[in-house]
Amino acid sequence: MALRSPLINVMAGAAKKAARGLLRDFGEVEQLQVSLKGPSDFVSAADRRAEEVIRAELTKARPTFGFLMEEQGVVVGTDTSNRWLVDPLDGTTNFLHGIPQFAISIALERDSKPFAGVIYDPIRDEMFWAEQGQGAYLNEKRIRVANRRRLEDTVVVTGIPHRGRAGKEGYLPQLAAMMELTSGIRRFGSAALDLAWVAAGRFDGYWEGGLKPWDLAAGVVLVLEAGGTVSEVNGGQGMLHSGSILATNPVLHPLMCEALVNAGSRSAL
Ligand code: 2AM
Ligand code: CA
Repeated sequence: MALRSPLINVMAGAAKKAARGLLRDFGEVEQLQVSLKGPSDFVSAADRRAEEVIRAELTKARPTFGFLMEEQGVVVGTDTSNRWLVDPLDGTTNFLHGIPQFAISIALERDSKPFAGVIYDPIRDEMFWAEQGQGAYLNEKRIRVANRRRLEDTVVVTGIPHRGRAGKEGYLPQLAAMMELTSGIRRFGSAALDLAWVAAGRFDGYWEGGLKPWDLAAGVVLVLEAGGTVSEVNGGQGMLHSGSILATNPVLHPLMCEALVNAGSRSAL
């Protein structure tokens, strides 16, 4: 049985509390889908409400920590070495369309490095969590990255740049390369869950560009603690700054990295 630290309990508790509201709101979205006005204002409000719940819970438990949040931005704490990175609703486009693939992502950054993370999928009641040096877990079970060693055996996941997103130019050659090399490519629309599913061995690898620190921080801890390797698509370690990410197991990492870089990713991501 996995023993959660007080820190993970605080993070998981905040995620679960916000998830109750999101689940209620997701039910509403399914109704609003057919209304003329559409659900987008409603979803923005749901997003903000979830963030407020998370902020309140985390502040109650650790009053000195600062925040970087998707909706409310930066809150400077008196403790300068600990900061929460919060994405209250990752997979917003899915949520808006009534597609049940979204998550709450909360990371703790310590001395500017991701230290602990929880990613909660309220639809499946799956809590992914990890803390530096303690391993990665799904609910009560230890998880590990998949151990496939040949690209031809892999199923990988990605995010496809769309209207309003940068990085479209260099993406198609990357996609073409992966189409040639892998057994299959998926696009699920939640960066946080994509990373959590790599950590759990469901996907063999994941790459995407144009992301934000709150999309990535918790998932980075999860994949590393599950025995994976994480970098930017070009192999660098500035994932949270550049928003470029490649996560897979240590054997596949150099293979995927080389294939993506050769496809022309260096200029685009
Ligand atoms: P979001 O749902 O919180 O916006 C989809 O490819 C992934 O990219 C999601 O995790 C999505 O997070 C994230 N993302 C980051 N910036 C985005 C943007 N400007 N537009 C759409 N998705 C974005
Ligand atoms: Ca997000």
